[in-house]
Amino acid sequence: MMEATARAYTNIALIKYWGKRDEQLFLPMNSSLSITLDQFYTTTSVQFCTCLSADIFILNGQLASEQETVKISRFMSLLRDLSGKKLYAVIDSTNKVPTAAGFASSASGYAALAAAGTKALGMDSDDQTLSKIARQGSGSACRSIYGGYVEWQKGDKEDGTDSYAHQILEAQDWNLSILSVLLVPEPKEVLSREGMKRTVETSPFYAGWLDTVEVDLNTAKSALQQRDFEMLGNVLEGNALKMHATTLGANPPFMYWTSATLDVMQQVKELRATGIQAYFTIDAGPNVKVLCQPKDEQIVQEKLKDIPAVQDVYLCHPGPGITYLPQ
Ligand code: 2P0
Repeated sequence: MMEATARAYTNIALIKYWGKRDEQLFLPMNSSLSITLDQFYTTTSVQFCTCLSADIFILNGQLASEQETVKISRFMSLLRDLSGKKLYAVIDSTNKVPTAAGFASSASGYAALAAAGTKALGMDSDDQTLSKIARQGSGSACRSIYGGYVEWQKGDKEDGTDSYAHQILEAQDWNLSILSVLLVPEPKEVLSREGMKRTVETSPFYAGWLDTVEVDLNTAKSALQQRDFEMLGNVLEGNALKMHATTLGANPPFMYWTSATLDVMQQVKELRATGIQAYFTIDAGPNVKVLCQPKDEQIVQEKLKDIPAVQDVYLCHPGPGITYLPQ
């Protein structure tokens, strides 16, 4: 049978991927750094069959929309090209994330699909190859192939062969706490793909981003090697703020924060003023992730839950890379 099932976990960027130099190949303008999380993941089964004349995509137990199926099928065609096998598949994908939380992730989705799809086709790909394949579904997916602390090196080549992720530290090398703060859901204004494109093309602040992101990355990597949490926290928070600053200079301008986002940022600063080391990061949406050390995770979680605009707070730790499940 040409079938396989794989699981991939979401990741949170400490140094952000923000901007593409090639939209077709998903080549980034800058390198990035992330932690793979242990709580949120996607499990995907892929079953190829000569009986099919098109891909069928089932998402969370329901037939996906045509728009979602077209996106997935485009990625499946990459696998067909790479394997030389012109076969269609049933793709059955389930996200394990809090219901309607806006935490569903293209990173875990495309990482799991790359792993299950290549295995079902008998391609026997190593992690580096998988990372390059997953990248072409969604950039951040190339990091979710690996567990723990992961760098996506942007590469320099035009064909993308040197743009892939690798592990910097294993999950057990440094246990940190990542609190995923769920705010009252509001529709997303600008999708990240559109947001980064608009920023690269129009924001005068984007040059400042590019000027400093590599220094931030090197600082974060030193902090990881030294297990220096304060150094890591300062650079990750500053890097997130800089990413969001570029959106304010775009034309038309946009911002991902809501007043609830600011409430969480304020609480994190207040915690720091009381001597508890906690730092925030924010992706292309209003939700906030707060990093702290395990000894402080309980008090930080309680303080965050006390904020009126906060619906829930999920505690995560560094998690594993791709895993394959029995059929
Ligand atoms: C990141 N983000 O490094 C950054 C920070 C959002 C902000 O990766 O267009 O879904 O599919 O490559 O990977 C979200 O962007 O974008 C993202 P595509 P992706 O995590």
